[in-house]
Amino acid sequence: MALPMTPTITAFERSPDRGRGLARDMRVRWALEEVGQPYEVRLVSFGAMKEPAHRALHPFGQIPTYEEGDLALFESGAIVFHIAERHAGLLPEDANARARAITWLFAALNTVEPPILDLTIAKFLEGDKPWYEQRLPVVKDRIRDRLGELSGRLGDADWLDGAFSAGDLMMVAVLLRLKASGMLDEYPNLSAYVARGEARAAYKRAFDAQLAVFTGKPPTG
Ligand code: GTB
Repeated sequence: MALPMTPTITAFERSPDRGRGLARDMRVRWALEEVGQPYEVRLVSFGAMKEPAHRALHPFGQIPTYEEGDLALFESGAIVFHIAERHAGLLPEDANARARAITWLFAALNTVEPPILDLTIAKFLEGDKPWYEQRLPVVKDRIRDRLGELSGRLGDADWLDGAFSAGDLMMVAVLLRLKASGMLDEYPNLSAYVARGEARAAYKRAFDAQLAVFTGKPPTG
């Protein structure tokens, strides 16, 4: 069921990832595509993000944001959760299964994403520090701890708890950040899990839409 009012999200005017789909508007786009909710995108520059008008929507001056009528949200996790709550398709009907899917959404953001973010921070902001080379393997091993545990839990299942859910969407979105590092390949069931996420039609539509912002050409699909 589409919302009566078309939501508007914000995304980078010029994403530093050059259209690789790693910025956090991607997970929101993906959720909206999964549930079939049309949306609009307002592109913001780094400068505009820090202006009062944007900060009124996002106190930390970042993307993504989500506006729908008189509701304004920030935080990609809260936005994906809101979309999943308001539409069928991303959370199971059964109350316990729903609670477990929400648990995976939180686990993706609170347990798996932090060590992955540490690696990004180390690479982009700490590369010139004298201790960088020593710290890097420590940071990577913390990620491996989490990947090993996640891999053990996933086993040979397609998704983390039954059918694809908002929990899987968020977990795949978080793991995608590791693709270029090669670390995912150390866990074949996790790279297959991520590939299953990327193969979803809704993921592809979302990816093409964010790529089109970078290339300036309309999505092909
Ligand atoms: N916890 C918030 C959420 O989940 O929504 C974090 C939001 C956030 O970090 N937003 C980033 C942002 O607006 C964009 S996604 N940054 C601008 C700023 O803080 O001034 C983070 C991001 C940026 C770049 C890449 N990349 O180039 O690969 C990937 C992800």
